[in-house]
Amino acid sequence: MCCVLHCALRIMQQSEDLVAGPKVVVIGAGIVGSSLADELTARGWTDVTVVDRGPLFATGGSTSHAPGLVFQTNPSKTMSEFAKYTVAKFGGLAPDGGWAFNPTGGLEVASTPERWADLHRKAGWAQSWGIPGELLTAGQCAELHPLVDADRILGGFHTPTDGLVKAVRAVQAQAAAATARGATFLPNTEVLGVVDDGAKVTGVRTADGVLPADVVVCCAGFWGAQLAKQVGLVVPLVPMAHQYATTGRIEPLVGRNTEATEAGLPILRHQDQDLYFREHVDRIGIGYYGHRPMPVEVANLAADTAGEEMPSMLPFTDEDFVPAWRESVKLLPVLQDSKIEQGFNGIFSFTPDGFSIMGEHRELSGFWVAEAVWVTHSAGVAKATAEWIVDGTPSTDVHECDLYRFEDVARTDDFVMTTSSQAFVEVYDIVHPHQYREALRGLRTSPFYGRQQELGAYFYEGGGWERPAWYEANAQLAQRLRDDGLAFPERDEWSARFWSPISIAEAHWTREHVAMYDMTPLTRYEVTGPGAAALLQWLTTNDVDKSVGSVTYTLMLDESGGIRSDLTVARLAPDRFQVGANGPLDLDWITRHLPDDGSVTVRDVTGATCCVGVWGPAARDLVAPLCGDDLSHRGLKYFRSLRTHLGAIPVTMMRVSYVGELGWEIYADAAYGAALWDLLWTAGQAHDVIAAGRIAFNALRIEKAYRAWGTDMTAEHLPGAAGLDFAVRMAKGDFVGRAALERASAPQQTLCSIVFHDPTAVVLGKEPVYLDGGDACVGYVTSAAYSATVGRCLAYAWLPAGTAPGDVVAVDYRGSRYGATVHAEPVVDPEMKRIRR
Ligand code: FAD
Ligand code: THG
Repeated sequence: MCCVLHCALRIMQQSEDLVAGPKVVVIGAGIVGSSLADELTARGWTDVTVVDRGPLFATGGSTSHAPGLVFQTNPSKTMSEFAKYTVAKFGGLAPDGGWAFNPTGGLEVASTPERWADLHRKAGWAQSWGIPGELLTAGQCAELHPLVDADRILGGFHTPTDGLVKAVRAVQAQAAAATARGATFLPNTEVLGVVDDGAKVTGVRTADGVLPADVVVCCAGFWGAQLAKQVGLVVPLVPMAHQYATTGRIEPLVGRNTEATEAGLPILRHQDQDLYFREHVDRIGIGYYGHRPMPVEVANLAADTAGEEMPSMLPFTDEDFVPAWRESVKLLPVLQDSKIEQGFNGIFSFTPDGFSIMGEHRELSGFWVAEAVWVTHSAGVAKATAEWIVDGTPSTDVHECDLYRFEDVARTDDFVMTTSSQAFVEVYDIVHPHQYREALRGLRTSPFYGRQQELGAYFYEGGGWERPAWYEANAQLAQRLRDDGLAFPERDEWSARFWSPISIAEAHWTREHVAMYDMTPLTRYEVTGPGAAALLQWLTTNDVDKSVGSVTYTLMLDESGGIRSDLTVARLAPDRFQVGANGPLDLDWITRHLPDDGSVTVRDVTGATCCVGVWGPAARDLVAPLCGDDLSHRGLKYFRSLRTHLGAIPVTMMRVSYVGELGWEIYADAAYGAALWDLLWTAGQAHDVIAAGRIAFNALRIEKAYRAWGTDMTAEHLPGAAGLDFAVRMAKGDFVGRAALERASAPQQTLCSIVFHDPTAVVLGKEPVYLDGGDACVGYVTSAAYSATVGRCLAYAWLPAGTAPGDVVAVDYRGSRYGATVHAEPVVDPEMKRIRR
């Protein structure tokens, strides 16, 4: 009887465990950790313990003193979605003691023409990402926020759904919900280390012993990098101090707000002076980003903050705030009768690219991070993290925040410190989409670099690489073509930045003659071993198990069928493939899927090799005489590769062309690079070869309907919606994402090519799109370029399913509307005559 009871109890216990899900420990009870506990328990994973070394719930972390302004609109769709979710979720919380979210609305004012123009761009993002908002005159701004001196500003952007988060209250409410479902919150419990069995986490170590866990999520805020380092993980964030101060009582505010409401005026940003403002009942809180970057050494922090209220608060440095006060008084003249009464230098995280850091440790399964998250994005990040942990795939595309998005060079202390400091400086700056880092340049150069410099390359930076955008050496060519009647439409000042009309000449010349493109920075992996073919068949959508010499365009999907990447897979030998990829996330994904038996090895060969694309109608005339093998259309077919020689140089040639022209990607060991370039360049003189840059390259691929992963499509999109069903072979057998495709319903949106009507119209990406005169935004632009072939700007846009060629749309570019027509794809050379010959 006793035994039976015991057994029954055990079964009950087991089934309870099953219902409760794996044992989770969350490190940190700030806004991120508590939100995550709520999201996990809401998904049925109720065995959640949140530990914090501080008291609950004002733990002493960044959340404890966050003024909680939420401006949702962000250039990133993902970050805007995270913020929208935070607003929706916190707006629905009903914590003890009052509101968790106060929808004051948000107002950003412009005091310079540049900012005013940029607010138009921002209004466009809001439209694109579905955030209500409108541009207001200076007078309307002052009506909305009567403390603002209308004479100081040119106008503003108002978003009625922005507002204030009462951060600790939001923590408390989410913790209460999580606790009601079974979660536990442990105060005054510092995690001293992570315990593992060599492959996966088994718990965390505290002064009281080990807390066992199957899953550990590090939500330790700016302390998170230190903790992660203990398990060999680089979390590239820098703790930075940022000034926040509160004034004395402001007479005109007295009686406007109560202690309960705290604020009624919109939260306010004056980005031209790096300032933001909110009300605290009858006082004004002022945040300032204009001071020098103040990185914080975590090792000294305990000593530095000993006399302060919290371990994330440093003493206020008055001298840094002087310009902030001066400019605040100018914008809000009522402040002149007041002064700063309180202030502190609060600490929170900055990252090299301004995005959060999310994901699971690749070598230590079960160890996750959710770091460098603003209150603004906290609930959205927590939801995506919970989905990722529980379901395997987040429902929002998170590639911009992925822990493994960084190239090796971007994970060094020097890089992280320099770029994160720059991110602090630029936090309120007007940042052009084609503006590139100036510090730490020249880290990765292709073997053609010297030649490119001689040709006057204008370099930009990507993945640490120096990449030519265009070549000044082609200026004369551009002039000649202009004289011959080729159109070079004038650009507005904004779109002309980091751009040159020379790129039009380079694109035109590629279609008419021949050009050399440096493809070295194209990420490539060598996948080898007896299991290589099977692994690539499993990971990608197309049939790649073809003959040696085959090259296949294929997709990698996640389990939900979303596009994780698009690749070219070249079979160089039965057990050796070269994969042309999009960046570090591809290596991460492939590595995570390597079979345990050691039958496959993957290696990044990008830096050890180089690649030059030789493309254009004269490409064969240029290259064939250098090669002993037959490079005719039959000899080396489209999408085939060949190991051969050009002159004395061993090369691998692939008949692939992202620009959509006859020609090859020519690969060699990096050591041969300079000689390879010289050989082609010298032979090319008889064919009027030019070197062409990335702007021309981008324009040509858009003409050809070739998508760029990360911009045109992401994990949010299924292949069909992105027009890529041709790369999916359902019949080949099972592969990652196949089951999801089988049950997928028809997509709501589809990627379309559009052609602008006005030859001078230019867009740069992320602009909202309206259908035929309508006022409702129906989609957004992804990438765009001026097409020398068509004489118009072309763009991709996500538009409602059913949008068809011939449909007319309008695109808002910084406040001006431009008409465009949906075009059948590809816009240029649909018969593939240029490539297959
Ligand atoms: P935290 O709140 O710091 O939580 C991390 C927790 O982990 C802490 O409670 C800490 O005690 C605990 N912890 C750390 N290490 C351990 C360990 N080893 N063991 C156990 N526990 C540990 N964001 C906005 O969106 N809007 C704003 O207006 C805004 N204003 C800001 C103003 C200032 C002055 C500052 C400094 C920040 C501001 N932020 C704002 C940013 C925002 O405050 C933070 O990004 C956010 O609070 C971070 O939340 P978190 O949960 O990740 O970190
Ligand atoms: N070259 C190589 N690998 C790459 C790229 C590249 N990998 C990443 C990225 N670029 C992949 N993107 C593309 C997109 C389109 C094509 C090639 C790479 C392409 N598409 C043909 C088309 O759509 O008509 C494919 C036709 C087919 O499948 O036969 O060429 O630039 N090495």
